[in-house]
Amino acid sequence: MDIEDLKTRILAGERRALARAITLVESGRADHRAQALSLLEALKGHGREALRVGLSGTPGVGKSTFIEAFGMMLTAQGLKVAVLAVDPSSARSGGSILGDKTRMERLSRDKNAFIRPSPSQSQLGGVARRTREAIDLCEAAGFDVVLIETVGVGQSETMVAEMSDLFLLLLAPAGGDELQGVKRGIMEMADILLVNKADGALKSTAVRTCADYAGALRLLRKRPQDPEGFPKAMTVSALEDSGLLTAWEEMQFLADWRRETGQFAGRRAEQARFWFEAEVRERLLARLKREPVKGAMEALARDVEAGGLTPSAAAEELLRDYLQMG
Ligand SMILES: Nc1nc2c(ncn2[C@@H]2O[C@H](COP(=O)(O)OP(=O)(O)OP(=O)(O)O)[C@@H](O)[C@H]2O)c(=O)[nH]1
Ligand SMILES: [Mg+2]
Repeated sequence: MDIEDLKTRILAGERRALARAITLVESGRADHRAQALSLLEALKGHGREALRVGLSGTPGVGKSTFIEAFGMMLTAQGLKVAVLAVDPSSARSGGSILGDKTRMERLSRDKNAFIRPSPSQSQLGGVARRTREAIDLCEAAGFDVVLIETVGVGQSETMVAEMSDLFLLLLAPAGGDELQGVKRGIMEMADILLVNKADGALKSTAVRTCADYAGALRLLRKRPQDPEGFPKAMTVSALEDSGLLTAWEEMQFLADWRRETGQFAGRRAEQARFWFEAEVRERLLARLKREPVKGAMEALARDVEAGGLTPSAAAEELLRDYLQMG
């Protein structure tokens, strides 16, 4: 593959080149990995700074509907929008890819939009790396907004929050008891809570739910990355296209404030450090699970069990002889 040519075409905003580059970063082959790294290195510092918006919400809350409506609104303003999905379950079902193709039909035909479904990779670590690198590629290709969608299950939310400038949590209208269902940790990550489906018969419930969440947000500890009034809760209807413009205005206000105060750049710097450390940890752990380290570790473990070696001496031997450490 001609990396120099791919670079030129990505910088020119060619969508097919972008798609090919994302396929390259997703590949598990060692030669592809080397090419992907040199491409990312070559693109570094080029392109623009997109606004990276993370979006999470439980299945059925309306993420796909929201992204389609929100994305269409942005492209109508002349903005280029990329949508990446982090779906830890896609390895199992593959269902969400199919669903999103039909649900984001209009957006996927828009020439200012680029939609990339989650790859079927089961390892969350692999998904994280691929998504981070895909974000960089989208920035190089000149996208203004990169939406990173994840379904609200466990770790994937934290992961998406760690690669976003703004994090949105999409919620359903619900009775008072169900508010408890949103984990405190997830509330604390969110910059804006969007109570969706504020239309028709659900509207009044949505307004009440929104007030409840606003109350809950006021109880959270004040964060340095927030201006007065944030994080905030709002109602939207993705189906009826209402509240989306207001939500976008709030996002821009928040992003501008963070840019002016240095919070924006500071957060990106912290995230870069976070992912560097995470990748080192993960790759070290991966080596433990591969031969010859795996077998040596098992043999040493049996020695330790039998009382032949102390745990410390065995660890020392493994690190020195098999990992060239210490
Ligand atoms: N009334 C109403 N229904 C909505 C709204 N947004 C989405 N829906 C409906 O909710 C259902 C689920 O919407 P999706 O957009 O597929 O939800 P999702 O969060 O992407 O779901 P998964 O991909 O399964 O995680 C669909 O039947 C939508 O038509 C809304 O604003 N109002
Ligand atoms: Mg969906």
